Amino acid sequence: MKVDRVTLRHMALPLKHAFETSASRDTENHFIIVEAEAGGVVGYGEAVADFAPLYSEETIGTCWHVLAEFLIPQLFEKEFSHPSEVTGWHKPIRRNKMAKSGLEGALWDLWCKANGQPLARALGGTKERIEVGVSVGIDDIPTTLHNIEDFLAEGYRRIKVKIKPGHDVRLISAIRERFGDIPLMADANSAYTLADLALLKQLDEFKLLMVEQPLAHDDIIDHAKLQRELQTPICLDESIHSPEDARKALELGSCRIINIKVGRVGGLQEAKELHDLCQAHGVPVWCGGMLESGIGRAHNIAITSLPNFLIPGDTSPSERYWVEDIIEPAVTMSPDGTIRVPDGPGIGYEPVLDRFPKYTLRTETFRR
Ligand code: OSB
Ligand code: MG
Repeated sequence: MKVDRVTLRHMALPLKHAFETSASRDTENHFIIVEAEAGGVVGYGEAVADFAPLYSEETIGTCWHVLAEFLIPQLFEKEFSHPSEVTGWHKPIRRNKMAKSGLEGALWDLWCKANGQPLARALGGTKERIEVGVSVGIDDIPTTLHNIEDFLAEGYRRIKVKIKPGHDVRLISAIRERFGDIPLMADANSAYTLADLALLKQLDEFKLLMVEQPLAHDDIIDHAKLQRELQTPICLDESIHSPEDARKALELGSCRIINIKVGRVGGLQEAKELHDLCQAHGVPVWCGGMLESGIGRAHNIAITSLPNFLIPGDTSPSERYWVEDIIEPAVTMSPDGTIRVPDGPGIGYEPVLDRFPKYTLRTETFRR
């Protein structure tokens, strides 16, 4: 395939409810939609960087720069017979994983549509439905308990709460007291250090499924020290950018579970390789989220259909985030807490182009 045209759109969708972590607070979500066309067929991807470099160093601005100046010009010199080849082109360009992933995702969708294949199947997915969890942002304890009650009633199969110093043991204890033995985990987004060891050890009492990224965003050494001291499994998010990172973390014993975000690891091909590596080591994975629009969400659903995604992920339905999503149909969850993997070609959802303009802040089209 030869891509003739790429259009980038910087979009911002207002969130129904503000989302707060130990690192940031968002009332709208920014992302770049990548549209790639070849021979009249169009595919879509999403670069999941935030507006500010608070989760990772990538931003809307860095993604736009790297796509416009490097990744798209490179694409216009290439042809591919399968989207798994794209990772190889991207290798010489260092990091910038979310920019790469946005483009690579669009090429997978494009290729799948041209070949009449559902993305999930093209990736080797085996599930017909995926299990859904929810990531609950930071709020006061009574509000958080109230929200969890609603989420459990809606059918979510796993609750994740965000923690930070001063908002941890009391919160978890209150949740256990109120809701008993529900599948519960906590995500610290790097808010602690080894100096907090005694406090982190107190979490063991609550039998969490895992604690996600307690220590620095770029660390695997201290996490290994911490994991030796904790009964609770550590799950890494921010620290893992590639299958190689995962291999090293597993060798060191830095975690027992890995959160795979397609954007953080550079695309679907690397996400699949990371999945396969973890499967070979008997390490379960789950799919993380970046508050994606329906387009990125559809990619997440497809990758989650692979068999070693053994734990409910953060891919909640559209209505958890948006008054109006930019795809049709919206992503919906059944009362049993699952989402059906679509079986139409490509990502299996249609972008609603006439909703795009009101959420678009900047557009640029590139041609071969
Ligand atoms: O750490 O997993 C995270 C959202 C933005 C940035 C980082 C994270 C998150 C979430 C929300 O936890 C996941 C989602 O619902 O998309
Ligand atoms: Mg996380």
